[in-house]
Amino acid sequence: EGNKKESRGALIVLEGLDRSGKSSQCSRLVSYLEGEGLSAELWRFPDRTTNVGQMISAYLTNASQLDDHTIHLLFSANRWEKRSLMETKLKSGTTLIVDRYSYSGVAFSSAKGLDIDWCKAPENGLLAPDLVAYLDISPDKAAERGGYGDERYEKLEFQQKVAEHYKVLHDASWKSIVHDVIDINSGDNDDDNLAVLAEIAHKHDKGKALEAVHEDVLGKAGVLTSARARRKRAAASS
Ligand code: 2DT
Ligand code: MG
Repeated sequence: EGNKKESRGALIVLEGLDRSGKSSQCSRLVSYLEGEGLSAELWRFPDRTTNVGQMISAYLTNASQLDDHTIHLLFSANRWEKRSLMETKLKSGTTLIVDRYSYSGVAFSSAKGLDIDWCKAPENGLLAPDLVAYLDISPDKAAERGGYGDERYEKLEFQQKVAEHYKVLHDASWKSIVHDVIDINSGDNDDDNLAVLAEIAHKHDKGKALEAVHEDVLGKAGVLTSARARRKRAAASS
């Protein structure tokens, strides 16, 4: 019990385009971690259950129209309203696996043409993830996977722009920060990926203090290569 209090949970974020497999990887990871006796919860943003979340949902389903800046700030407000609960959970030892976070916020809004620094600003001060894993899938391949729903952003042309803006985030800072290299190929539901993620969740479970998001931390994310490339590397070095 005493030990449990000292080790906080890990904040793990999965990011990617619509239909990249985030939701299924998130739930698989949570079950996997629970199976190992870890306390883990699946979270997602937007959290549509709150008042702010309902405004976001109305916007996404085209039931309402909002200025691009306004919806951007609502997405951020939706994270802010959950910040203290996240902190409580993490400090009490629960690992949070989060389906989308600040990176979606910045990538989707900047893909509409909003200034990227303006987009990042309201994220400053949110809890910094221990790991951001980007599920790398091409927009074309994502579109092939059973098609999109009817929501506002679920269109190939826009998803292509979002992919470019995720890449801008990646090139600007994600690469340069020392972080775990995580290998995900969302194209296949590879058990290797799960094991890698679970390992990282465990590793980040203890010791490190919670940090707040700031300009640099917003860039923290794993560098992506496919699981196949990872196996090749491992084979080559053995
Ligand atoms: P889901 O399909 O995952 O429910 O997301 N989005 C999400 C933003 O534009 N900004 C954000 O901050 C977040 C968290 C991504 C619904 C859509 O909302 C977009 C897809
Ligand atoms: Mg969606």
